[in-house]
Amino acid sequence: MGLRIDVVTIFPDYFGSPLGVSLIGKAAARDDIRFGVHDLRRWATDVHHTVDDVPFGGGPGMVMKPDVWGDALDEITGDGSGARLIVPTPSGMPFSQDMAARYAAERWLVFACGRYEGIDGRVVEAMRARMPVDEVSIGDYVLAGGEAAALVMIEAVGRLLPGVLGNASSAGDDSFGGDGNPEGAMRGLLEGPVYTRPRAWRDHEVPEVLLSGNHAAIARWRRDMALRRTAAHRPDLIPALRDLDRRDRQVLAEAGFPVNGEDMAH
Ligand code: JAH
Repeated sequence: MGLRIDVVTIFPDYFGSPLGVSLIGKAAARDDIRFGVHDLRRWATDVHHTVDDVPFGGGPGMVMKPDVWGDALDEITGDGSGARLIVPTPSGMPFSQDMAARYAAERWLVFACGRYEGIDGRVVEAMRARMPVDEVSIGDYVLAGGEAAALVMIEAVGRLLPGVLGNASSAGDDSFGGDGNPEGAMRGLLEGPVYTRPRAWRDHEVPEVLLSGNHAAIARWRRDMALRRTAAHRPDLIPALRDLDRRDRQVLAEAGFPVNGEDMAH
């Protein structure tokens, strides 16, 4: 039952606390997710448990040995059937909310966390013959290894599993509002600010409209704020927005993004 996640790493201790706390830990306690964390060095064959070697062709750093990785993934996945192998790497395809939703619908994910300059390229090549393999990047920066990226993806996937959230509906409408809520009014937009009590704090008041009880006005205000924040923080998302109304276009124009006629639905 639920999603099986295996992680292969030379730092298995890195995963202890993150996978044990919060919603991921609760999901694991309820068998919504099951984890296996494996020390790659278990499959090293020499006395020093070596997992890396010098790069063919020269250059800086070390490369992870294919034989060690091959034996580890063979033993963990068996014939590979049913598993999807995910390799965090800065040269992978960008991770997204859509991918998190697709991974949440899988039965078995195996994360191969590299270190040094990465894993010998033949490992991905060989594994692709037996199972789907995704090389995935969580952003344009270089980490010291794939572990932190794997944790990011596990958390994004974990919160989408049925029964993981206390309030199962709150996954639907937050920032990166595409997720699980494809018909939502905020699709493609970043979420604006949120507020709670007290009404006044350090001379800052909660926006009046949120106290009005006028639900249409509140929804319109939230959309205005989402449009402004998207224009300011993610201007690259603006051209993909669809079905903009007159007010949307006015808000975007005020934010410095006049939207051209083809995108005008009204
Ligand atoms: C660094 C193996 N997209 C973030 C990301 C993911 C993985 C790595 N770096 C950045 C990485 C060294 C070795 C993976």
